[in-house]
Amino acid sequence: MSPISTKIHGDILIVEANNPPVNALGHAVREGLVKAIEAADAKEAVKAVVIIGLGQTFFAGADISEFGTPKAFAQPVLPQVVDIIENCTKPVVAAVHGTALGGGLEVALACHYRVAVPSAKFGVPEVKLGILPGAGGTQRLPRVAGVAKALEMATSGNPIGAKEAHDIGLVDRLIEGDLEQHAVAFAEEVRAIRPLPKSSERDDKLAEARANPALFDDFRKANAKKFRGFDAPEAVIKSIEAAVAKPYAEGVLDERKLFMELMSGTQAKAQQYFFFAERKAAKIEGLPEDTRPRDIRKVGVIGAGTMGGGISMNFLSAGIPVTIVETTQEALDRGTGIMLKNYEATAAKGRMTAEQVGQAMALLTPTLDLNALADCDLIIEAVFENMDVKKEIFTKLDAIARAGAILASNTSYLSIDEIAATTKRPQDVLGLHFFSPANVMKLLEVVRGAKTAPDVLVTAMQLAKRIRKVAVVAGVTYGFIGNRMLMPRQLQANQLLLEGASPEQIDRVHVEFGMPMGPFQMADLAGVDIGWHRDPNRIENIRDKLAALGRWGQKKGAGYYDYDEKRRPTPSPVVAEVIDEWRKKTGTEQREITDQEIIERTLYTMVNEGALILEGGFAQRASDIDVVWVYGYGWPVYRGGPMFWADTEGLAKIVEGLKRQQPRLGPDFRLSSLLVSKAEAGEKLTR
Ligand code: 3H9
Repeated sequence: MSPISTKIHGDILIVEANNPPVNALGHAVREGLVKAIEAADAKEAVKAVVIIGLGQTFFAGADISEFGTPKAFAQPVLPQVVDIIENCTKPVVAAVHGTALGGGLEVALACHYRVAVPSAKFGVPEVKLGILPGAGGTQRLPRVAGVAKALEMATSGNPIGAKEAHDIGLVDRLIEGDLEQHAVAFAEEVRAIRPLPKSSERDDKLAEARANPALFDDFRKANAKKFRGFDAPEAVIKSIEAAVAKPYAEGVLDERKLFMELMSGTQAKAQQYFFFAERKAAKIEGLPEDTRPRDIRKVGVIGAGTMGGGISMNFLSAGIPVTIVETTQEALDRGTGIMLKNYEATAAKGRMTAEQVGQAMALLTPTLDLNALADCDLIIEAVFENMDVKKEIFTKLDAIARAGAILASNTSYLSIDEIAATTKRPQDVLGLHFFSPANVMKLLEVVRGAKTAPDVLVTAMQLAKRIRKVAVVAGVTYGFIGNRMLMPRQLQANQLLLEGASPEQIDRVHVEFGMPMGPFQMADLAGVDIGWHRDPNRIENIRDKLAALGRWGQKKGAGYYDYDEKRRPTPSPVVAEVIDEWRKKTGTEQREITDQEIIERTLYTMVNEGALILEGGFAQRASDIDVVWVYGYGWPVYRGGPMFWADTEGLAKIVEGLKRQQPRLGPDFRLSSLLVSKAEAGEKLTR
């Protein structure tokens, strides 16, 4: 059965799309739309057309799962569909609810009119998939919404609400009440108006940009940092430039060419892979189908430090009350004070109202009494990394928490099984590893203990969605997925310093690769003193020495780099001396280190660690590892993640590089047999 059906209401033809879950514009939908429009053209009795989506939404875009398959190119392709709609001889009205995204917005733009419910959203998120709106979107959107708005929407991929869409003329009428009924009434109103308003023929909103050709370069400059490394934003800008500089018929040809170039590139493949990876991560293999989540109405957080405060804010922002516990009034006041400050900073940026700040903070109950957690449905421990302290807390919690409450630790390394064993309810215990700053970072590692109950896991995954996190399930292994993979990278980076590389070289290689910062910049930001034993007489490595010298990173104006008052780094002669001293002490011979060696020793070893994690069953799938690295550590999404990147490089090349470097990788290095066997079989980690 076709996902497109039609019905007639008076002399208005209603075209309904029914392709759950999001009415993606797959081949059958495109074919159905063309047939419906052709029928409307042919039937004398039809005076106007309304296109509407059934279910959750209007069209959420092209069908991404068709990309890379022959179906994506099966006629009619979307550029043909939108032209057929715009050239219909009867007025066509798009009736939008849910989201009109990508190809969905392109269909709406090809319609002669657009009406929408106030909750509808409009966007062109193609850039997030490494491509651009390829069905006339870069040509019609600037003509309808204006060039500046089109640039912003198409390079960010972020949607706008119906009210804004109405204000800028993208939506002709906002509809309160029944969408179909009002859309039909609207169609009745406009049925006789000629000539039909066609987006592609409009010129008025291009005039301003035509008078100011510097607009595009200014936009490039203003966003250079944001777009660094990505191919798609520049192609979007070029395509919109063509809309301004050329007639529509030529502009669409430029758009098509740029679209095809992007589509055949590695970045598009990586970003489209990542779209599905992110959604797959939410799925837990092997749980009983009828597993139901537990109800979470109230959350307890132990520790009001940086992590505890950030964690609490997630729940408060989602309207979930939090009881936060500290050991001293001073620490409690400091912690809640920082939370309020963070909220106020968000409000100052216009992302929250003062009223919302008040509402969030009103849901917070600060206390010094652990017993106040007795009525919480979920309790998260966020104190410092010390197993004995954690065990003591969990023993107490076991006595205080109500039956059925979920007990979680925010540990970044320690064994959840060992923590769970101190309670009489290990089935209710799991790890919830948030990343700092916890109110900002999207990643949540959900650590599954040997005895964690299925409904506890399902609750955690559902809760993650409620607080807008992307959750990935990890097994119990030191450092879980993310931090475990960070260890070989750090080890090799430190060793490379001794062998002749500088912090600047290593960081540069990582930044050029696309990481937000390199390992030493990260150490300076987080604090060189983190994890330090604080004994100035015990110097076991370069980091100990820097910590002993008080070079604790950015906060002290000195770490692996020197910092000026604006926190701009410069290479430090002191650090160079410390490195040199350490070289001599360890008898390490200095040599020229190539950038490629840095990649092989710091990134290939991470890939190997990821493969070991998979081999050990500590991650469900390779793509989960990629989700951890993109959302937890800023791995460039245009490279998909470390596992996808390894597949792109070729596993044989990775294994060959690791084998070559093996003599330098230290005594603990172990080559993953999974990696080797996949390389030998010509297979991929991500399949
Ligand atoms: C495009 O349009 C190109 C054109 O310019 C040019 C062409 C020539 N296709 O996210 P959810 C699946 S590019 C296929 O969990 P939500 C998704 O995988 C496209 N499948 O729901 C998931 O499947 P499963 C531009 C899709 O309510 C299920 O639907 N458009 C597509 O949190 C539910 O998704 C976009 O980039 C799709 N287009 O959010 C929009 N979209 O259940 C991408 C979703 O098996 N989509 N699925 O895991 C979204 O942003 C969100 O899905 C949306 C709903 C906001 C719509």
